Amino acid sequence: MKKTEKNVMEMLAKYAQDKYGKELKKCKNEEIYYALLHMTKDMMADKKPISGKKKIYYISAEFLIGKLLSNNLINLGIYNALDEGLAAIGKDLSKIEEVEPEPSLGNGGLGRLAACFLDSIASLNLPGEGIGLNYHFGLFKQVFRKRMQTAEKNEWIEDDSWLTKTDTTFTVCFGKKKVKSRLYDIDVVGYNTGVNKLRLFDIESVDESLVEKGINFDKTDIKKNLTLFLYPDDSDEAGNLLRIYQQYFMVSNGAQLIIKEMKDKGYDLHKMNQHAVIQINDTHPTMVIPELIRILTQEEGFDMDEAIKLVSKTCAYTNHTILAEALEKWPLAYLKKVVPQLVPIIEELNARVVKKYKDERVWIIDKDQRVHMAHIDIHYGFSVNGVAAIHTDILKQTELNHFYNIYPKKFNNKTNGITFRRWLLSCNKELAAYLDELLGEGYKTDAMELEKLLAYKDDKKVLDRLEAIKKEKKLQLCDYIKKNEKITLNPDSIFDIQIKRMHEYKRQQMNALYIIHKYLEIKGGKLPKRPITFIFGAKAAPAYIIAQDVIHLLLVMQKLINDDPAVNKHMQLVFVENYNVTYAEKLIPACDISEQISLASKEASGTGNMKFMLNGAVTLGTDDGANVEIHELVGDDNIFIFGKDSDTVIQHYAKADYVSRKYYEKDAVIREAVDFIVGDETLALGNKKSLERLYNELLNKDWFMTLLDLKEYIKVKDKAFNAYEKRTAWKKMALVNIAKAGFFSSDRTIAEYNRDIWKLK
Ligand code: 26V
Repeated sequence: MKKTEKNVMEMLAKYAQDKYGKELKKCKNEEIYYALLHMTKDMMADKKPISGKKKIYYISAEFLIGKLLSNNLINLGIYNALDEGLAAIGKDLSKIEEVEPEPSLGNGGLGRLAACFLDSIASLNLPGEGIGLNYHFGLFKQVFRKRMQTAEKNEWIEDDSWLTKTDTTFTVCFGKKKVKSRLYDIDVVGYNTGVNKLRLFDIESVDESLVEKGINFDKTDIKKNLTLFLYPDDSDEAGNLLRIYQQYFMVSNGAQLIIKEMKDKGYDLHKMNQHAVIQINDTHPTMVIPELIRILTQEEGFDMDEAIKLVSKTCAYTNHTILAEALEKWPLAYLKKVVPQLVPIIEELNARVVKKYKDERVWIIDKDQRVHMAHIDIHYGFSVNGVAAIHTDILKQTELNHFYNIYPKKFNNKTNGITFRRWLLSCNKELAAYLDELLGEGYKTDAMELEKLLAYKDDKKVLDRLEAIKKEKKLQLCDYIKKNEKITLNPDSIFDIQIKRMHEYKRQQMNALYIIHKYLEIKGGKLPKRPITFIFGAKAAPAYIIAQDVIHLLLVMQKLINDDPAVNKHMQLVFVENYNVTYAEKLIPACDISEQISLASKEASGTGNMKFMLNGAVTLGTDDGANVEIHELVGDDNIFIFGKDSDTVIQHYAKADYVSRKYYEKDAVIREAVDFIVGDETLALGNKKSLERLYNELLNKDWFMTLLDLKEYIKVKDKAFNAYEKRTAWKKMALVNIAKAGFFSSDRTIAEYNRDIWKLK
């Protein structure tokens, strides 16, 4: 036994003894998990806090951190020692990790990005904190009933958890209503560095018993429900008001915390921007701008001009979407109800804009008395960034062009990234170990070193080994799916995976139409060269009906295909239940083909695309978001690109000349696939209303232009499946994708944020 191994195992044994009065060997996995949790928390508490003259506060309504044990052990440098030590006494660390409940404190990409960023900020040894909310229930738990999605509450907080209750409390006022907040911290340990914190605010009067059936609850009683749920359904006024309550609660606590830290450290508040920079993650935390101005003017004696200038020099804004429906515009009347104290400040900010600019499109308050949150950020922040090159260009040239003309220097791009600690070292230990052997460990801190792998492009031994690792991950996934979904998959088939939030712009429905097409081909005797397994994972917002219909169609197809012995030899379909970060960690390493098929111009970046590439999958996608940069890096030969480009799509919207029915009428293959949605086979298994609604939507509206790209999608996807048969060439493609993934390390992204925006050191 090596020294560290002996030490950590001795330490763990002591924790187990103290807590359970038993030898480690005699402990159950669950007991070992809690012993490890305590030991890890103590080790992190003993580490040096990362410090410096200036700190980044990353404010976000979502931090989709996922399970923390494995990552914390890796970053502390003790994973391998524990893994081996536990194995020596007959315990399996990966099984122990399963005991941890997943904190699903985010919807998707935006929240997961925030979590990757925290890891990279700490790993680059930069002082930084996440500021957010301690939701008692994370994103709903998805349960399929009658091949439909239903939603249940998703608990994650236990008596023993990563949260540490602090003594910090603040008072937050909603007009005359007051609530007392309490701060909880989660330590964020960097990779072989020190510790930062994720600060999650809560109220003590939350009442979990408020939850009724599913995820329904009384939305009016904010003292009981404020931090109960992540993004509750906002389809009605009470839901919207609750969201404003949550947002203000988050930013008011954040602002108070930042000002308190300034004072505690003896800094001059007038120089706040030299010690703090606030990154506003989408518009959800926008109210931090008027809130800071309110505190500075009303409680700290600043005059309005100085307060506005100072706050503007401290705040920076990231835009994560161009979808109009996702850009927040709160009715002024709602703000008056929830945060009347901010309304005069917002009106003042607007008045200054109105005075300067005649163009109503840049005003904060529009003629319908709605407050455009992004406009506050752009006028009163010093930086505006998009999250991939094409996305930032579209913001500059189209969506935010009128702002770009006013403030060209504020606009900048920061292409997203992912933390390789989680998305390679933790989720694909087999691949990481092999890369260590081949390349040394330098790539773990300088991800660009992965390019060294290119030297092995023609090395049969290396290619075969990469293939063997892929096979091993596929077998592991088959076991996991067997256990969780009760479906047996064929590990020798091609694994084609689309996992992400369910949304029409991401076009899971286009993938469904391909699957119908393939099913019909097989029924007609045209068999694929090798069996194909189509895998989906996605949650749909509870109020998003068409997205629920797409899930339903896919679950109907799953039943139809998997139960048909003539078909299931050649294709299988599994839509995994309750897709989350934990599931992603199993699916991504096992993937052959990564589906990134959004309508060009609509996916701001995507980050799943990067995770797949890093794990040796080949992308089948449109030139959208970060796919464009993946395409540039790997070249035409190592990716499958299809579909109309973003300019063409933007033109279709401008001219309003896309008519889906024309594509349907013109093409028999499209017609056959679309008609199948309401054919006898599907209606026998599915819900008529839901399937007809989806059919009508595709024929009469199809706002995200599914039929525009369907024919080319079928062609290029078939090409990809055929290419898989040229095994050596395919393995080379996988190798090139891994080798070129270094650019997408969130360490690079954070270094750029720091260089251009935060300027910490
Ligand atoms: C929000 C909403 C809210 C209600 C109506 C429909 C809707 C649709 C989309 C959104 C997206 C919110 C912002 C977001 O999550 N953006 C994602 O951010 C990721 C990290 O930058 C990026 O990779 C994804 O492309 C982008 O969609």
